[in-house]
Amino acid sequence: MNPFPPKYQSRTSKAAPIYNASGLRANASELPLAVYNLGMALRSLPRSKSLGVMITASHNDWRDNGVKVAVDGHIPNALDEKKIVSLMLDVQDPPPPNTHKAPLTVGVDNRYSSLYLCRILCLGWGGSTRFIGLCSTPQLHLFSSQSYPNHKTFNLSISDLRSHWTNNLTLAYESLLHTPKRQTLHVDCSNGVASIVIEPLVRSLNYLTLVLHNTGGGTGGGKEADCNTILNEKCGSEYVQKSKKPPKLYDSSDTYKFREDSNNDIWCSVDGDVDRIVFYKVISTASPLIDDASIKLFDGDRLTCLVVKYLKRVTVNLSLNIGAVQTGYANGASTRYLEDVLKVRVLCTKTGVKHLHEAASKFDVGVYFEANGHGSVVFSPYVLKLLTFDYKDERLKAEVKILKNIVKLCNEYVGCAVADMLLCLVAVDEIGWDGVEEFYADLVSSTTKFFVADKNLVECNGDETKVLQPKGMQEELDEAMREVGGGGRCFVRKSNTEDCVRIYAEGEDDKVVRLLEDKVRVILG
Ligand code: 16G
Ligand code: ZN
Repeated sequence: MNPFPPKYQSRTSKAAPIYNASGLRANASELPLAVYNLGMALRSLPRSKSLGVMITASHNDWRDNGVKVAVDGHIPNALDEKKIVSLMLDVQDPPPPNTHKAPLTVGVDNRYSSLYLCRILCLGWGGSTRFIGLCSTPQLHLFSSQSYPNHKTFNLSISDLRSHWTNNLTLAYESLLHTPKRQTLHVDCSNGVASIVIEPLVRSLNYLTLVLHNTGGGTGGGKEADCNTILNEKCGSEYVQKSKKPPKLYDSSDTYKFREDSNNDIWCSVDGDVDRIVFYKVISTASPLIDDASIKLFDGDRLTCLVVKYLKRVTVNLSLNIGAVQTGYANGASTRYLEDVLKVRVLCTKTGVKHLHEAASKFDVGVYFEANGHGSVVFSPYVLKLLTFDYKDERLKAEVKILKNIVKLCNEYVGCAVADMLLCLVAVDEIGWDGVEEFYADLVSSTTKFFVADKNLVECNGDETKVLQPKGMQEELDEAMREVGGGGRCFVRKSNTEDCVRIYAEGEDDKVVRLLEDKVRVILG
């Protein structure tokens, strides 16, 4: 059965970029009008809200760009998102005046098109702005939440805001260290803003040596011909997680070699706007070729297990309801480990940080990571209240102290790769990365693209693990899973960031996965 009727397959017109759960994202050249309209749409959001925008396309190609909006620091809720979309599509003429008292907080990544699009967005907004400059998406969320004229940090200069952020993370991290001992972490900055964001921490952290690589963040990150450091190309968390290869090293002064002598070094890679992180260990290779080097990846699934295990350990006496949130992309072995070994509840949501973050707030302490490294820890108001009490019991007192520092470390609005980096280093301290490796053996999995004329023909259920439309397709997928056996699991969903449908297949070995993927391709037509 071909679920895509020919009349749809012949459609060629490309829709205008539209705002969705992942923000606005497209090739930069297609964006000016949409960005202008988005700026105007923000005028009509309630004046009581504190608004921010980040110009970035995250892990995407350097030629792309986009906008992520923050409302009171948060990713817009469904209602605000709907409003933004409808206002963008139905622009009022003349536009409504901008009557907001609070300025729009604006941040940019280092793409060549970012400043240009930022100007256009501000024209559309037509009100006062507070320009942060180069920053990460999580920083923008945090700083924009503090932009009410009556907020205690409102009068801080941008540089004070940044040092406040650095000091806060440093203090929280160092208070959490069980036995302060010096360690080294290599950080692949993906030639994005990470090098600028992390640089102050390199100086302020006393027990952690951060060695930054791919630091082309200040120089354009992929500015056509004259730039030799390319944002997100063969580097960064997306590349490392998907290819399971170490990043290409661009800096001419970078002498690091993925060789035998680098065996067991611990690395992490973040993405272009520093809201994703994956860790990995370099595996010995005698070859001088980077393409022959391999890594042991600690992806978002393993980081969820690591953080849940740590949180359970440090809050034994507080006995909190700790839970985890994953998407369909989570390796089945990690879900089993969380449920069967760590004994926590696991919720599955749609792809997109916003959905995981919302679900995580259903627990006292909710830990979420997408396999690709977006993640954070969310604390309920109940837990935050618990932390304000004075405890007589020494054990409770000690646990509350730890938890307070974890809360201080985590970005409450959107997962921050830098906060996650520090939290994971604290969490791993007792068991070591070898311990994390032993949690479980990954099932084999593959995520591939399937190009169709209209990806919107595929409609899924709430957590995107089952197809509802076209009718009959899910039955065929179920049948394929039964046929291949070997723990075969698959699902298809439309991508929010690319013009394609994504296929996920998982199973106990390569053969099962390849077979299953082939069957899915046949079903998709
Ligand atoms: C965006 C999402 C990310 C998701 C990815 C999936 C945010 C901030 N980012 O990057 O969470 O994993 O899209 O892309 O929500 P896809 O829809 O193209 O598969
Ligand atoms: Zn990102």
